[in-house]
Amino acid sequence: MRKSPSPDAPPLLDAIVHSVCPHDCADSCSVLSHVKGGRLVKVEGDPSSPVTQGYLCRKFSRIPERVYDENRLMHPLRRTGKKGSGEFERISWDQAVEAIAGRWKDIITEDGPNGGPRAILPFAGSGTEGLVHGDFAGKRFFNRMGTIQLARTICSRAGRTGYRYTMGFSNGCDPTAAGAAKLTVFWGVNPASTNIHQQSFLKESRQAGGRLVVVNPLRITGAEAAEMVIQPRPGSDAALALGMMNVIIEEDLHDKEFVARFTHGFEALKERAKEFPPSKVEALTDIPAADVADFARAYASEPKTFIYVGPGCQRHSNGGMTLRTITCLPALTGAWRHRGCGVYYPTSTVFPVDWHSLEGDELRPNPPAGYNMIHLARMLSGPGMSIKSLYVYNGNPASVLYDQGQLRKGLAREDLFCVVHERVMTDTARYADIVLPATSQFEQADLLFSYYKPSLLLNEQAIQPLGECRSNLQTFNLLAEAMGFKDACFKMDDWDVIREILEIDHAAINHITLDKLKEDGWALSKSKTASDLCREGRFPTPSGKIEFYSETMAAKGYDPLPAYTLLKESPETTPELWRKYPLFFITPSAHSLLNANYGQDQGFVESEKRPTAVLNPADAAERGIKDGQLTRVFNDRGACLLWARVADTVRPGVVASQGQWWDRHYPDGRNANHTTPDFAADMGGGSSFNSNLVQVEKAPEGKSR
Ligand SMILES: Nc1nc2c(c(=O)[nH]1)N[C@H]1C(S)=C(S)[C@@H](COP(=O)(O)OP(=O)(O)OC[C@H]3O[C@@H](n4cnc5c(=O)[nH]c(N)nc54)[C@H](O)[C@@H]3O)O[C@H]1N2
Ligand SMILES: Nc1nc2c(c(=O)[nH]1)N[C@H]1C(S)=C(S)[C@@H](COP(=O)(O)OP(=O)(O)OC[C@H]3O[C@@H](n4cnc5c(=O)[nH]c(N)nc54)[C@H](O)[C@@H]3O)O[C@H]1N2
Ligand code: SF4
Ligand SMILES: [Mo]
Repeated sequence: MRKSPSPDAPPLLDAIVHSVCPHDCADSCSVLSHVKGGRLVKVEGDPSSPVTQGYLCRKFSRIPERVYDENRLMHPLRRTGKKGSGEFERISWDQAVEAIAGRWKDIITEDGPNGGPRAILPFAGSGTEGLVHGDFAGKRFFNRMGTIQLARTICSRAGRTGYRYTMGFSNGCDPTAAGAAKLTVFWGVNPASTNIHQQSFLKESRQAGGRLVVVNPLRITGAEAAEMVIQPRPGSDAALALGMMNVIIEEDLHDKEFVARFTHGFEALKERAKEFPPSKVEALTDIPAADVADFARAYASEPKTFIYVGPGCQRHSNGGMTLRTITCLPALTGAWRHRGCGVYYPTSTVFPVDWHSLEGDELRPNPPAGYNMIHLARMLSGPGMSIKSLYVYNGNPASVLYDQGQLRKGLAREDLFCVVHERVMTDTARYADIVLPATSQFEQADLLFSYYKPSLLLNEQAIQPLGECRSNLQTFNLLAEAMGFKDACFKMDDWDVIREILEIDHAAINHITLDKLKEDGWALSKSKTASDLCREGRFPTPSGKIEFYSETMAAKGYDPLPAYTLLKESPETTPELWRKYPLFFITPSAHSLLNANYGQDQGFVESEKRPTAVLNPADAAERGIKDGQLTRVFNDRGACLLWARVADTVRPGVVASQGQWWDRHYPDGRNANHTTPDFAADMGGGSSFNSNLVQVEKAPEGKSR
């Protein structure tokens, strides 16, 4: 591998450098990027990485084409047409920065030093998982400005909060050691699409005789090999888990020694589990009572079990309690004591840093205040709101957020000064007053932390920025200068920030040096898992044990025991709504797309074909809908048109549309998020995309393209 003489030196014209896939995908692949004549020509998975094992998924392996995609934004733009029309003129960076800083200074003059900054709203999604360009660059800048802070909740926050109530931390299980499991449960997760390297650990387990159970209303790829496929009613997973606990305890299948040594509140749990005999669970989940009991027995007959719960499973109004409850299962059987066993749930908070100090909380000129990103629509156009400017980077809210009807009204406000920093002209960028061109991962250096196999990964700059593209850090530094901020942190470049992060004093990462990262590209952290804590004899909960009963939850007004809470929209909670909208609409990930990234990429869109609604044959027949027909999926929040795919892969009563697409891919330009609800989940302010009742009908004539 040819190396640059120093990290700060410009990239070499011919080299192979360490990169890291920036996507919000558990694998965080280590990549070898081949550069020839200053051009990125090929990427390959790093064979030395224990996760990547030399291969990348198809979403990323074609990345060189996308880096040089003719649709990449190459210079700043200023809006000339109506908001949303996508009509712009080219301007220089100087003009763009002057326009942005000028408007922001005016807002601060108009509304004062406290209210002014709070009329300016940042929005960032998970465009890059880099610590430099994803996390710190923007947060420092907006803290210095004194804007409202963004709480990034959309993806996995509810489940993480619930998991923590049981375990005290969220890094319980090493999924890359799950090859040792004798029973794997893919519980509301779709690894063949969303975390492909897990498949190799599943293979390892199966080659040694391990079994697989899939729990998902949708039959995922790979389910055909499973010993059991359980298709519960959406949002009823906690009832299923409690039914399993009922059988495990009634039949005396629990590990008494583990329960006595490592858990708190077993007697109370026993009483709770009595409330969930399999016959009752059948009524709540639609899973036959015998299957609930069989699943429980299979699970408890084996100490080495690995449950993988995906973030998709907890995007429900009861998602926090669902994870809180599922994480209790391995504490009954003692699975937590075995490496690679217990529950894995992707969680981005295992990186051991003092986020507040790195994010520059101390730079604030005013007291902190926060907003939940899922409520962007309310912030922009809700009653009593006074947001005057929106700055979007690393995100595409016009595709991925719910309550699109309301959000689009906010984005279309002529008096909202909107800036979008992007690689391509997304649906959100079309609403901007100023669009700034962003670099790709290959045009910047960064340090990433994997929330799958806890490790630090180095992304070296492979090529020079294309056109006039600038990274998030460069852009915030420019804006800081224009705003008159003199703080030293706004003079830092990528490598300064990387070095600052590596200086963090923490046992998990103290052994990792920049030299080591430059040599190998990645280095494992020493984060502890539940099996380590079993050896040490203490969990980071108030009782020091895994908590079946949680005083902390009781103090916060939650049920202190694992519980099944009804969804906000369901036949029981909203019977009238249910009569009008008797189908659960879930919107999980698509195989070839990565959230709404690459909506401009024809090849990708073609491989996914078009946005569909998968309907069970019984539900389709009831509505006279045939495979391939255009359907209208609707509720009181809004509607979208989707092509029907009639298949028994989805259970009756559920409609599934995979992937977040761009407006242009829908026949009437409206995406599925026009129907999704904007209420927060029960914990952590998480999202509830999948707690969504709808009706489906044949689309009115003349609607198809
Ligand atoms: N190919 C691809 N990979 C991705 C992404 C992508 O868009 N495409 N997105 C990335 C991101 S940001 C994330 S957060 C992860 C998400 O990773 P996953 O969690 O694997 O993704 P999803 O497909 O959203 O949801 C997983 C499954 O949950 C199921 N599900 C929905 N509701 C319920 C329920 O109530 N109970 C049960 N048991 N199952 C339910 C869905 O049918 C779906 O199969 O993937 C990452 N990787
Ligand atoms: N209905 C429904 N909606 C969902 C979900 C669902 O399951 N159902 N899943 C949700 C989930 S899990 C997530 S995580 C969110 C994802 O929400 P987002 O993160 O907002 O969505 P992405 O499509 O990943 O958009 C990221 C954007 O960042 C840009 N980008 C990439 N790198 C950079 C960079 O270095 N600088 C700048 N300035 N921009 C960059 C990309 O071009 C891309 O357009 O979507 C959510 N939306
Ligand atoms: S999207 Fe995920 S699996 Fe694919 S290359 Fe990136 S990190 Fe690896
Ligand atoms: Mo996500």
